[in-house]
Amino acid sequence: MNGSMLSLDYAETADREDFHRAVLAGLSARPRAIPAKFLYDARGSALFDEICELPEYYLTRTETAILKRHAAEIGRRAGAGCALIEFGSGSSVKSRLLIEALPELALYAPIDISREHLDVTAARLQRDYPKLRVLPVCADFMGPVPPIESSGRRLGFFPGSTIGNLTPAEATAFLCHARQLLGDDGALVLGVDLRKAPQRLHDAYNDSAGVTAAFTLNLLRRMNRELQATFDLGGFAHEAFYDEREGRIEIYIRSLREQAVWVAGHRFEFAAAERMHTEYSYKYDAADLATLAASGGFRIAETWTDPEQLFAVVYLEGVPQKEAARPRGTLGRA
Ligand code: AVI
Repeated sequence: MNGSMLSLDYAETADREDFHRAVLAGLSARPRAIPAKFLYDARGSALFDEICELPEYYLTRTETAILKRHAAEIGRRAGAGCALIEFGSGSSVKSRLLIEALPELALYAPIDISREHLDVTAARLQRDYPKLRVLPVCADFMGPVPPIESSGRRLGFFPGSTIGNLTPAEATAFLCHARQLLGDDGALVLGVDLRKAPQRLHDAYNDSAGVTAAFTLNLLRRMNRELQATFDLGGFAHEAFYDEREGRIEIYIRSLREQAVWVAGHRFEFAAAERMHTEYSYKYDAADLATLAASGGFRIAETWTDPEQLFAVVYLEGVPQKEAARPRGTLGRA
């Protein structure tokens, strides 16, 4: 880490306690479920980076191609001297495209829950862009984020269709929170996976190399390591399928036999074929997107897609509060 780089931390201790609490609550609930954010420990983050390179996982390369094609336009829309705030930055590969396209960028603040990942990426970025002010923020972007000091307009960046891992209510809550953080004149560049042929989606979450399965099952390893759990990794399997009616991929860890497991001193019984939910990955169409944007106080200023219409990058602008509050159909000045 660059000695002069400041960082803001809201997650380091909270994360472990949070994990403990969430796992015990999730294993006691019916149906069983563990929040997807806990998939991203150091190994989980590295496995996710591997997923992004898989031939079946079209999302990353498609979004990157869209961003490459339209980065200059994003830079023009955002204007000079803005601050770029990335939600859930991961390895920040895509943010480089914006960093290079945004004129006189005042600040880059990546927000990520994984301390290790954040430090490595922030240090690399600082090395590659020595004049840029980089402010890594270790926090869960769905919760309170420490105050970020910056001048100029704020441009949020939420790539990768991570919004798809949120339920519709959570996605709305995220957008409202982002709208507040970005301010009245703020904008948000959002990457969203689109609805498409079910087989294509199925393959993207059931890759032939088994990396997605390793990513899902890593949650068991994490519980074994951090919560003194006794999961037998061979006794559980990854399960992912597309629910067309709901427009979402659903991911579970399935018990392959009847078995009992200890977690942090508590005993949990699993029936044969019992499932533990780990992730949703919602897929959107144009109508869903417009509704979603409006629910968070934004409007869609621009949508860019690839030629196959697999993925969309949308440029959202905050709707002025007065306008958002004005009853529908009211004309004239507020
Ligand atoms: C991070 N997120 C957008 C990925 C997705 O496609 O929903 C997570 C993922 N899970 C399994 N494969 C990818």
